[in-house]
Amino acid sequence: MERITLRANGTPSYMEQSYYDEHAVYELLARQRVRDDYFIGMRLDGVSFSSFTKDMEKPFDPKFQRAMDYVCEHLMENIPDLVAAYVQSDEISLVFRQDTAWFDRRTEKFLSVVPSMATGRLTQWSVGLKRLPYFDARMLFLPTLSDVRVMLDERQLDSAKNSVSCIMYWYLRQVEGMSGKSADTFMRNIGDKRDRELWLRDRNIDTPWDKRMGRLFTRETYEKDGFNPVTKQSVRAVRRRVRRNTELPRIAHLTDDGFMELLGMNDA
Ligand SMILES: Nc1nc2c(ncn2[C@@H]2O[C@H](COP(=O)(O)OP(=O)(O)OP(=O)(O)O)[C@@H](O)[C@H]2O)c(=O)[nH]1
Ligand SMILES: [Mg+2]
Repeated sequence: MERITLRANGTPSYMEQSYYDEHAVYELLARQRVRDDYFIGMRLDGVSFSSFTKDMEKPFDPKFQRAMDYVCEHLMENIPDLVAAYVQSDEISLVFRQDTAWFDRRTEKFLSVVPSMATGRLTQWSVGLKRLPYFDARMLFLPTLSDVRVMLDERQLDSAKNSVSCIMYWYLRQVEGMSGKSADTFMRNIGDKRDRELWLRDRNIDTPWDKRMGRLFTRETYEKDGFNPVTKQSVRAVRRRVRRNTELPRIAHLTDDGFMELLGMNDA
């Protein structure tokens, strides 16, 4: 390393603008952009949310789930190029417009700004709770709309599997009075999702549809009555608003058209 000496005016010898400019090469990710023809997908996941949700209602806490919905609404309202936000458990999957120019498609921006927005919104909700929430984030570079569908379908499958396990686990703990360890052992013996579903059905335990399938936020158009002050005439204006869908079909079972319609892409 170059020896640093002090100049006559007391500043270090390297302190020239050119030195700082050259140093920018170390900001390695700053210039990384997503290809122009790819869809951008993201997944945010609550970091250590088993701890964050420790004192909440189990297996599902309606207030926490609503809070995750607020996060989705906040993202949809503040990121114009967001097509859809899919939420289940402590995670949110995001789909951006294929042609988005948000932050010039820079990965570093997406990976820092989006989880900050989500964390900020959930923190606002969490005032008074013992722990602070944080989200991590990953990006998916998706060549086609089919890849977008696979991304969401895979998370929906995960939701179905986890919700069944969660309901069974907390039934064993809360109703049958098992310890965590005994419940774990019991569940290992009924390891298959289908078998667990049958086990629950035998006991008339319901697995609510929205807990299995998750919730999806998209945009929809609607007409609004307005008044034009110049012509003094009433007008009908077409507007867009965020839509919360809690009765999702299995994404894997949709046609391509049905999938685009679900995402509100047909009238975008
Ligand atoms: N009580 C309660 N907990 C929930 C609810 N939804 C999600 N969780 C918790 O969130 C966790 C999500 O799982 P993970 O993301 O795998 O676990 P994590 O602790 O966040 O771990 P990392 O994501 O790896 O940091 C679940 O295990 C639950 O503990 C809810 O409605 N009620
Ligand atoms: Mg998590």
